[in-house]
Amino acid sequence: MPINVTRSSMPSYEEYCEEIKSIWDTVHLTNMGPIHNRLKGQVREYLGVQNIEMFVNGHLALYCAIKSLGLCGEIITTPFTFASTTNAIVQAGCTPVFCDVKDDYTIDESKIEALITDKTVAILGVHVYGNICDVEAIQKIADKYSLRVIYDAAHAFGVEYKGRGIGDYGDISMFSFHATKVFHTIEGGCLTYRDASLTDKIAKQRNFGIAGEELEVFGTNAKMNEFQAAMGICNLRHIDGEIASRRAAFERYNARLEGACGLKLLQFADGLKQNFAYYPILVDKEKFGMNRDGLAAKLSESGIFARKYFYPLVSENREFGEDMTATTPKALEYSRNILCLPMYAHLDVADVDFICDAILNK
Ligand code: T4K
Repeated sequence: MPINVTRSSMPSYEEYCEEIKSIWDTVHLTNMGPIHNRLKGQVREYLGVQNIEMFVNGHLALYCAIKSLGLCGEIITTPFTFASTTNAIVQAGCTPVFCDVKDDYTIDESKIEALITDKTVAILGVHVYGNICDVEAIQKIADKYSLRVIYDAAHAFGVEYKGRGIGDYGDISMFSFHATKVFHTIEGGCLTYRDASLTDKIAKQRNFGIAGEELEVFGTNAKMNEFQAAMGICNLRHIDGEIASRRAAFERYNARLEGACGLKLLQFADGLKQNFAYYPILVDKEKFGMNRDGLAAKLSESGIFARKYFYPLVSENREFGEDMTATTPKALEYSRNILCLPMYAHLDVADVDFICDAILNK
């Protein structure tokens, strides 16, 4: 069996069937049905957030976040992320302005102020690999310049900072519930936010811009359906066990790879309750004796399929028509040298040992 970068967690067949049974009675398949509403309440409680709306996927949730804040202008963001972050900014009619990242791969808050212009409307940070941005420093900058703060928290389900759900920071946060995530609804996502007056705006963006009998904005269709929600209800039941299993794999990796010459492991912020979403290693070609691409190819010979998240940088998207990587040298370096090792709940210690042996005996 190949060992992929991740493997979706599944409830038992019987558990899922039990959860979807009621759909044959209600015939309510989508458009904010009863299972959707039940999941919404449960996820809100789990994430420790004040307000939440569910979405068909994380990407459209992020797009709707930008639209519902009425943003039009430049958004300072990171190039070290999945394509979705930048695409959502562009699709929402805004312009991404790329800021470099720090050694923990999150946006470098010390470089944000220099990028602010009279067109800047928001800062969009990404909690990369479940490691969080400096939410306090970013909020200070946003307050000083009257900017909105959005977080792409696609990787950060269940992460807490200083005892507070990470979705409770900034104006709006987006969590992805894609099949590859710590918690999933097959495809899915949510927005969390503090200002309850955003609820109507978010709901309108999600449902074609319809408000009662009025068409108020050019909204999209981003509603979560009942089958997705039922998967979420099942998976949420097992989430603590899932994260504990991930933790065991994560700690085994640390024990085997810490101090390995030429490999840098992920450093987390202090005060963080982690979710163990990803296990990235940064490969120093000179010290390790092999570059990242060579290591990925070598591992694949043993059936281990690590992934280059995030390569290429989103700022390398050809549709920009110009090379924008020179202003973000750290992000460029990381995208060329980082490799995410397999990480999922069913990865046992023997699997981790097999992977680490393959790395260390390359
Ligand atoms: N922002 C950030 C920072 C993100 O990372 C993402 C998504 C988003 C926004 C957007 O959220 P969503 O709209 O997706 O909710 C994957 C995921 O498709 C994507 O959700 C994720 N980030 C990104 C980092 O990774 P691929 O192209 O690498 O996925 P794929 O199909 O190669 O799958 C990787 C491995 O996962 C497979 O080798 C096996 C396993 N897998 C995959 C699927 C699809 C399963 O076990 N079951 C499955 O159903 O993009």
